[in-house]
Amino acid sequence: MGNLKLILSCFVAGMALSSCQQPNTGSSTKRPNIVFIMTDDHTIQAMSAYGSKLIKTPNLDKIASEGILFNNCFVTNAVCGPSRATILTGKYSHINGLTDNAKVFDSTQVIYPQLLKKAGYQTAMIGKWHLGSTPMGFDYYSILPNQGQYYQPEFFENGHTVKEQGYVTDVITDKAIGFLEKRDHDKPFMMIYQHKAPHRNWLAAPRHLGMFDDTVFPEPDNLLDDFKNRGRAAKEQLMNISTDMWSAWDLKMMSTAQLDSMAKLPKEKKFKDAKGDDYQQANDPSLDKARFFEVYNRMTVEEKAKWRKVYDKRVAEFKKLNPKGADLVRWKYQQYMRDYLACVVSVDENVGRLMDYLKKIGELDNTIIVYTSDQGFYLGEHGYFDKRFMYDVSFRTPLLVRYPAAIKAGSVSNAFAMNLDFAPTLLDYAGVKIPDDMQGVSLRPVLDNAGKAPENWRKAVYYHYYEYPSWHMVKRHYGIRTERYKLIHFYNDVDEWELYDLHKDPKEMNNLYGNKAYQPVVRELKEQLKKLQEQYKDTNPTEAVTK
Ligand code: SGN
Ligand code: CA
Repeated sequence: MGNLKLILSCFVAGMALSSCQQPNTGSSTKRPNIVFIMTDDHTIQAMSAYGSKLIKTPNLDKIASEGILFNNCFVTNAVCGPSRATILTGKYSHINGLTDNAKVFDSTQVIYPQLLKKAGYQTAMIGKWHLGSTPMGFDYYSILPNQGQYYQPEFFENGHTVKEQGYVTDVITDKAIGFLEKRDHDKPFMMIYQHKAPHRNWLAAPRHLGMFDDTVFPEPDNLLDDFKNRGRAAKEQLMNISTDMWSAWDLKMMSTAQLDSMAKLPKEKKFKDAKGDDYQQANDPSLDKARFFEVYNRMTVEEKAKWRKVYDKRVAEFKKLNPKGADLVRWKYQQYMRDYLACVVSVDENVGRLMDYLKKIGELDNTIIVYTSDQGFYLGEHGYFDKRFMYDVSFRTPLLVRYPAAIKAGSVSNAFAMNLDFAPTLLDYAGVKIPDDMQGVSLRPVLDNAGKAPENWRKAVYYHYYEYPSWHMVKRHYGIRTERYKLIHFYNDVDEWELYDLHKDPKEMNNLYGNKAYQPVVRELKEQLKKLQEQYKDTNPTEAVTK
């Protein structure tokens, strides 16, 4: 309790961080524990705390109502590995080197869990890691190899491969609780708890299969976007529900008869061309059935029986309706939502289970709980699935924080926050010095002040996406977003700018770049953009990062 009092006295007196720091050794005073929860591709449109029209997420909402919700948290680069590397290092992709998912994280770099470990925390990393490297700086790790599997998942656990029974979201939670049960009670803990769900290809827990079959979900009003007034990048991507969703892999349209006949094929025939995470697959739907069979076949006999009951109905419905054109897009959207949202339900349930456990052991209120995702995700907006674009739907990520010792329950913040800030924030609360080369800032002044940003808080955010050519073929781009405007430059095999007036056009349907009336705005934004690029040392943004 002593340390908590110390932290609180620092808030009250508004003293500088340096005077509140803890000794950098395993001190016996009690510091806050940290549980950092991150899901994969969970977007605010699927969280009731953010006003979702699609689903209720009562356990996540509780984190918000007992803590704070950020309306404007953005990522530096909206794809998995890069987002994770930014969070761990507090640095942009061009500095930490992990610009895209194909790269391997340089694990000689300093990451914030290491600093917490040095300062006496017991540290754990459980679930999706997706950085290609072996985790460093953790007393315990149990990670999914690469993207991981939904059913009967394998883990790489402190140097050994283990295969578990069950559904991935449940298993990750069991491991998290297992770590807490066995923890060293003399040390504060910092646990990273990261889910695979609700990542593509959206496979639900057996108990949730079919749970939304009688639900008709509201459609986003730009589901049938024709991309008028947008540039080539928005048009030429490969993430359209209409054309880029695969029949078996994404929509689970494989009948019992087809699955049975695939089961009889020799192994080489089934799996010959299915090459893990290789992006070339994105453009090769001939792999569709083989890839789908691979994940289906991980289910137990009982799970398969449950599966077939649900999805045979879907195949039959499709045959009966035989939808075409816009009706087909709408039909696919409904199936997509049924599967994606059932994965979200598993996350909500399991986060609730972990919170209940923390309460049971008396650690809930002395633990900083962060809930976020590696980026936002399209649930049919612009007709898309996936992420990557600097458009708000994927650029924005959920951020909830619960820590009653400092955060007023039910706070809502409109301050600009970034995933770049997570490491400095957590180090700050733990009383550990924030390395000078971290590019984010501590969110503590906002968190401690019920969400209100201080006067000198950032007024603009900077973004840079690199992964092209790759899955979904979203062109390289960087840009700036202020409260009112967004300016994006697409480069590499294209040289196009886009400007959006977010007050008039929050859904980003009308590119105003080139509109005479907005020339002064463009000039001003370009100047601000240049300043941000200098600040973050990204002054040659169109040059390939070689590190
Ligand atoms: C997989 C998915 C893609 C997805 C990437 C990156 N294809 O390759 O749809 O964009 O992961 O996602 S799949 O056919 O294998 O499902 S990320 O979250 O890891 O960045
Ligand atoms: Ca992701």
